[in-house]
Amino acid sequence: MDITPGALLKKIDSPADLKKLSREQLHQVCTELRQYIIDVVSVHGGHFGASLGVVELSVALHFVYNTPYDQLVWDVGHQAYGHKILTGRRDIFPSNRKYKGLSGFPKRSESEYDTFGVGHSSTSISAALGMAMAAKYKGEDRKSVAVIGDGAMTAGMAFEAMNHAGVADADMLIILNDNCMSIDPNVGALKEYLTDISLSPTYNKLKDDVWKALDKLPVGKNFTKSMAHKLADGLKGAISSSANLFEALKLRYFGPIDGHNISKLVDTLEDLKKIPGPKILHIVTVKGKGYALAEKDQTKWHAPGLFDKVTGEIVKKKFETPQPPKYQDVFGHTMIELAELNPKVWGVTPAMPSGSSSL
Ligand SMILES: Cc1ncc(C[n+]2csc(CCOP(=O)(O)OP(=O)(O)O)c2C)c(N)n1
Repeated sequence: MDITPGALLKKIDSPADLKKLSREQLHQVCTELRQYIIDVVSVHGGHFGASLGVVELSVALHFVYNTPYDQLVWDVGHQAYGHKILTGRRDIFPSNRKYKGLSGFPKRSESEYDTFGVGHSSTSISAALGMAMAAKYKGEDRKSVAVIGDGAMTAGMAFEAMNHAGVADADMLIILNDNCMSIDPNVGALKEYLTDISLSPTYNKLKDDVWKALDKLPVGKNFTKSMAHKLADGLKGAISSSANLFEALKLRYFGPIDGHNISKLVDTLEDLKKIPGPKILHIVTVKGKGYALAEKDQTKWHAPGLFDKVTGEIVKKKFETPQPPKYQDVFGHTMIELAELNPKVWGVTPAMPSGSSSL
């Protein structure tokens, strides 16, 4: 089946074409990109909700940054379909996850825009930090950006990388894509913390007011830049480090902002590009954004298989011969059976109980 991308998307063969568009046209590109992902995934399969949730972010990143010179790292990579489509792979996207087709994840041998091979979760900050440090030591002005979900952010490896980033003085941006979902609903203390800071209007308003006031400080003869920096650091410390986990790790924290507001995203990324050092932007998005059923049942629509995009009915694959059960079904169900027989049996899932058939 031939799937035709929208009129603007049809003309985007690389991020250079995206950069020729006006800010107003970016809204239309987002609509067309989202539709193209729905059209292709419904008939060819693949991950679904995660890429829909970062359509605006994918467009904004390639619009603002000079990719692939600036290096973009997607954590896990199941959310990188928009990135693939915008970086020269639009017409071969229907071959996604098929024999000799595109990989379902960023893959270095596939494109110079795929800076890091993934599938493994929680590696992006570490990889982007390595890239940022290499750029620093080589005297290159390239930027590096890691996009990590709130699920992937809960892993030890992400924290190891932040522990290093906070003192490395490397120019990198971490974008925390917070949709309150891992593959199943996200759990744990960090998830509760992110909800708290997202919902704390007093803290966020105070922080925004202070940053705005600092920008307006009259730097001149009697009030030098270094004095301004000292004052900024003092105020920043007073409002943040006790209240904000990331600031306590010496990452400058921005947000949370609406990750579906393309204009706000572009403005914010333009601003952050000018701020050196390690920093984190917290964006709030909806997994499955733009496809109502996927917004409603986010676990089911993480990777739903083929479906009728109008009715949302899942198309069951037809096989000529009976198929063996899936490995994860045999393993998960056996674990549950054993646990029912013996209370000493406990299972640990890779943060995805439904995907491990253990619910
Ligand atoms: C090391 C490792 N553990 C577990 C997984 C299973 N896994 C795949 S994606 C994911 C997290 C997804 O949540 P999030 O990072 O919030 O991204 P979203 O799907 O919401 O975009 C996990 C735990 C994995 N890919 N790698």
